[in-house]
Amino acid sequence: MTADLFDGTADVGPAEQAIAEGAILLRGFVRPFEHDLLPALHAAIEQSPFRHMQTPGGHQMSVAMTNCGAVGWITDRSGYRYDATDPQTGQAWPAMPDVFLLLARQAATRAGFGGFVPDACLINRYEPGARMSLHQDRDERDFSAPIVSVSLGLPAIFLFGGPKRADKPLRYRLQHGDVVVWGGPSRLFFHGVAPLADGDHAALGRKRINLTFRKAR
Ligand SMILES: O=C(O)CCC(=O)C(=O)O
Ligand SMILES: [Mn+2]
Repeated sequence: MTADLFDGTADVGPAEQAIAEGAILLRGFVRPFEHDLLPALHAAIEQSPFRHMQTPGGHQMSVAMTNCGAVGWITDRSGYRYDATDPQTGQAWPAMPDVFLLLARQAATRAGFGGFVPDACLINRYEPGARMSLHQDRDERDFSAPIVSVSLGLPAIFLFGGPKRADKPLRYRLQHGDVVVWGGPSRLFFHGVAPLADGDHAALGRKRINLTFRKAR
């Protein structure tokens, strides 16, 4: 028996797991950044609070969202797009904190995508029951840059499919501190999040927060 059977890490599997060509799950990658990351996250949320956006079809999303960076992803009755202004505050989105940039760049590099400089970070808040249906991230101008997705708080089941909506997704349990990077051949693969199970996370309480870094422009 090894020590990791007792320190809570025995059930998380390998630290790095390829999940498709160009896609990798980096377990616990956030740990060295966490001390600076959480205060920076809270400052951004204070400036541009979470809100439930409307889909173009008029449905309210179960996930609450905000952004930081030069541009932010928004959706309303007129469609999905990136905008430099937060429509709720009328101001620019909060600047991307240095620790966000550093984490995103290092994770992308680890996944084989050197030189990643995101200009947008979509911040998703899932409360119990919230979900994100299968979709592609395709509102960015340049698909040569990867997507870097950071999980914080309650664990979630991440669904990662293939190039077609009908491709049956594989399921990955993402925990606080895990990062998924997808790019290159899997940049446009369908993905989503199953309804969040209830729980109480030591650092974040009754929710999951996801940071999705993109090069939008
Ligand atoms: O919450 C997640 O893990 C995925 C979020 C996502 O796919 C998105 O914001 O486009
Ligand atoms: Mn997505």
